[in-house]
Amino acid sequence: MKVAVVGVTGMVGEVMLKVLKERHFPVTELIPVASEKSVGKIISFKDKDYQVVSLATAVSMKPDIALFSAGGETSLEWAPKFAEIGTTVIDNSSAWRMDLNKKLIVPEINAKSLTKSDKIIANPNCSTIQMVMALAPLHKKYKIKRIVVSTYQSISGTGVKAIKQLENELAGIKGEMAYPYPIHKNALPHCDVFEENGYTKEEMKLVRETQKILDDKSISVTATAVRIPTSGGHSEAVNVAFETDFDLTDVRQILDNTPGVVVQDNTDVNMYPMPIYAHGKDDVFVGRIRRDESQPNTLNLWIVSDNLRKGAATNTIQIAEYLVKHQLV
Ligand code: 2RA
Repeated sequence: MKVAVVGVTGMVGEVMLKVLKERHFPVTELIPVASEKSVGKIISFKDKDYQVVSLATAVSMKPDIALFSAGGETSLEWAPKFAEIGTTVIDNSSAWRMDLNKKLIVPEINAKSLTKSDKIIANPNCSTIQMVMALAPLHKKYKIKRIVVSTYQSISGTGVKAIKQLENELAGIKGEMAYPYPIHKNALPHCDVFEENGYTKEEMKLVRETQKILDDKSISVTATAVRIPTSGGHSEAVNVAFETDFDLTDVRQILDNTPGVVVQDNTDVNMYPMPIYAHGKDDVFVGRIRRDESQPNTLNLWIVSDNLRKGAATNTIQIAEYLVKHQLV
């Protein structure tokens, strides 16, 4: 497979290279792609050196698959150009996620909907992926009515500038700010920009993408997304009301039997998921599983996952694996 990684010098791009190698994805030729300022840089992949090329050069090289993590503008302009020459694009930006003609895929949930004609496939937002990974099997059994989610998101989701701001704050250095406020010893209820309705884009992604992935617009979702100075992954407190009652043992068994989900839940020994331990892993970790005693048919969960892996790079590559396995590329 000739594979282009667009945004190869970014945080997600770097994790994509790592995961492609770890999972022995059948890359016969890598095409590392970045902005003009990085063209010519050398990228090592599986003990071979490759030169970073521009987007136009990458299109001319006709990759089989292009894994994008280069922002929405780049994706809107260039994904169609790759698709036109037959490349299958899997894009991490929000550009195509809500497009009615594009599929929004978490392989364990809805990869079966993919066909050869899907040339631009959207990878969901990290905080959506980890939530639907745990909720999809429960929705199938108990039908979700409403979700209330609060997220506690690693600053790695904001990008390098925020990580640098936190490092500077920890070192007592005044530097460039990714946020108008300190990150260290703080919690910022501000992930991405605010929309007209007072919610942030991050919060509305949790609403809109969840309904699309679970293919059920009747599911009500409300979200509060908070940025905290952790590394390793995003955490989410999820309160989910079902149409019917559930059995807690059954809920645990369903989650235990869901590929890609690991239940870590034993308060007798203080066992629960934490981002510092989820870092570098591809699973979605679920704990603090308990009935919401304030209203019927409602469950509380704590969900943690590495936002750069299952939340971005690994999910993207799992989509590519599905395409290769089912000869859709
Ligand atoms: C964030 N999910 O964490 C977004 C984009 N990575 O900021």
